[in-house]
Amino acid sequence: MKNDKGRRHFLKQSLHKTIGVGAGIQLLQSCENTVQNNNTLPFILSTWKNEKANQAAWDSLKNSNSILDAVEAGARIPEADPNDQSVGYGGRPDRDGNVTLDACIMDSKGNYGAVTALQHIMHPVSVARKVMEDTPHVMLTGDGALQFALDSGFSKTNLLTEKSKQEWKEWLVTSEYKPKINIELHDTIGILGIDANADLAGACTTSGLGYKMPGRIGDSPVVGAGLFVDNEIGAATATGMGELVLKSVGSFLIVELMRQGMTAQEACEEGVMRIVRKQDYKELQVGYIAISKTGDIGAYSIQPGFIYTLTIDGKHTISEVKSYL
Ligand code: SD4
Repeated sequence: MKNDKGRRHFLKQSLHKTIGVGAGIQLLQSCENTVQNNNTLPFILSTWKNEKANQAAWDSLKNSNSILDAVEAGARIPEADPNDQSVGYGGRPDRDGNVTLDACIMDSKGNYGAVTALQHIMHPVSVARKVMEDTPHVMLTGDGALQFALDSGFSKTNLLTEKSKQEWKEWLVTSEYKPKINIELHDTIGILGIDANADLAGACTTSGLGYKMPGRIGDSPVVGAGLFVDNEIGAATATGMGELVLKSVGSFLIVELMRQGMTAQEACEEGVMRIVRKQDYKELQVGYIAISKTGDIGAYSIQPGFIYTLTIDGKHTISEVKSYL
């Protein structure tokens, strides 16, 4: 396989940084194992430490559901988790105290759906899928997205948990806006899947940057920025400072670089370098993960501390990613 050398190099690099935590998480034993595992389809790859999400995606796939169903099922896990303060229920609010959610989903046929600034709905990824499947549009925002969700049978929920509310009140004292790097190892989830036929799908869901300006939209729901899937080539997704990803159309860029012959790893590295060469990146984090049609994986970030979760055969491996700094 053309990409073999690059993949081995990457996996060697990532191997010594592999961290295993908790029961049921597989620790990588050897580089050769990793390379073989990497070729085994299907698999699920998500940003951050997301073994529960990956497990839900894996279970969905094993129940004969599509890879699209699988990534949606995975994304719904952090959306419903009040302890994940970057996604869905329990997410950090904007500076006015409103939790506003961004999400998107993309299938192997190139279909895409998204919601932005959606309030009061726990599962924006599922609303995004309905936008994709049940409307002539690809993106609904704010009140229109909420109306559509309610019309589609979703119910209203108060998404602001006591914990996030208290932290927001503390933030109000100074009201100083400063994005934090690698918040508690569970952040925006971007989840990519490849099934046994090498068909691809992806989803991305977030409450966006904590204490953002009302109306701010990040990269996560924007096609080509927070997520891109091209079933001929591969898929990529992003986490971190959305403005930097938007300005470089990061996920689309990575997939197009793979089309031009880069491995998934090389493409993720170049995606980060496009930011580093042009933007003031020193205090900011962006992390990318990508998979190719051939089952190659890549990941790279600006700052250390970014991790991903890879699930093969129902076993989860959490690896720290190589970074520019
Ligand atoms: C955003 N990219 O709204 C998201 C935030 C994020 O990890 O990914 N945090 O800019």
